[in-house]
Amino acid sequence: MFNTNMFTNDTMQDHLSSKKMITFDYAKKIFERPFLDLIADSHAVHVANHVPNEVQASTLLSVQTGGCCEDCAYCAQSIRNGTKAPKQTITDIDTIMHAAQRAKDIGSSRFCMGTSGRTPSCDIFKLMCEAIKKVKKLGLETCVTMGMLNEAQVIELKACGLDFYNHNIDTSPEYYGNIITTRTIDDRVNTINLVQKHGIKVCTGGIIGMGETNDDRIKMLVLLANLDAHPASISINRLVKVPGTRLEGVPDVDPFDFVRCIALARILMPASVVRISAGRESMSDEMQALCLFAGAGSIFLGETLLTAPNAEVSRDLELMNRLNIRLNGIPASSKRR
Ligand code: DTB
Repeated sequence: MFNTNMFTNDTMQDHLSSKKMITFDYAKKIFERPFLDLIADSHAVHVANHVPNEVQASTLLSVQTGGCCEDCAYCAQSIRNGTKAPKQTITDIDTIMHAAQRAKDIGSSRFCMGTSGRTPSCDIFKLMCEAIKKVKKLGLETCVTMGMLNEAQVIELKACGLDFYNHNIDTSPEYYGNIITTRTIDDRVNTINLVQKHGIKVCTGGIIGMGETNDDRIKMLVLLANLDAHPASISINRLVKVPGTRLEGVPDVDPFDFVRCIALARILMPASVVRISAGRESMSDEMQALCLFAGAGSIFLGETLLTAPNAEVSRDLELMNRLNIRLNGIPASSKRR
């Protein structure tokens, strides 16, 4: 039997200060607790470490889409998958700034820009640096995801004022090779370490529902909890089954197992902000409310993610309103649409 105090911040700080590693067995015991006890405790950890009834909203823009040589089994943008995502690149700063202004207007506090590919090209890197500086001047936080980076690139992004770098580990180390063969999970962790070393906050996480087991999901969260520092932002995606990929027909995740993942992330990394990312469009309002109760504190706001549709902005604002949840500190009802 676990007791709530065991998951409070103080205990977790002890873990951190003594650099005690979270073990798989410890995490699995938490994950497998009776569902209601688990979410009651994860909620307690959430309200002890975050402003209750408050959700952070970010908006995504795909600056470079498609044409990617990596072989990630889930992805619409890999040329190796039989998908229909168009290959297109935004090359002008005005289009990016227009999208950033729109993100601000709908109530987002962070603008996230993504580029497809293993690493950024010189052209795209230059454009993203300019975009980071300009988007910050609009008063928004910035996040970019551009694949693997070298140290010089990380230093340049830091100098531009980048707030967050997104780099997902996707799944457990054991399952990784079933999903991606063109890079290793260690490559991912190396870039994450580099980003953290230079004082850029990390946004990282993975995808639930790619045919992995609950043990894989637990192992992925344990890896994140054992990074040099807990990621500031944890992205938990539910697989969007993209037609043409080999994960198109994979069985659905048990919704309660998905909520358990949110709860475990919340308990293992109490100060991190957990985002319900892709896959929210097909979740019921009740499922989303359960995720928020279990400790999610962030969503993507806006009609599209990178290539996949997201929940409608009007639906999100209405949901937050019905739940009396403030988006970025502002009551949802007062936002412009
Ligand atoms: C993350 O974990 N989710 C975002 C972000 N990181 C970059 C991306 C979601 C993309 C969903 C699939 C698509 O739009 O193609």
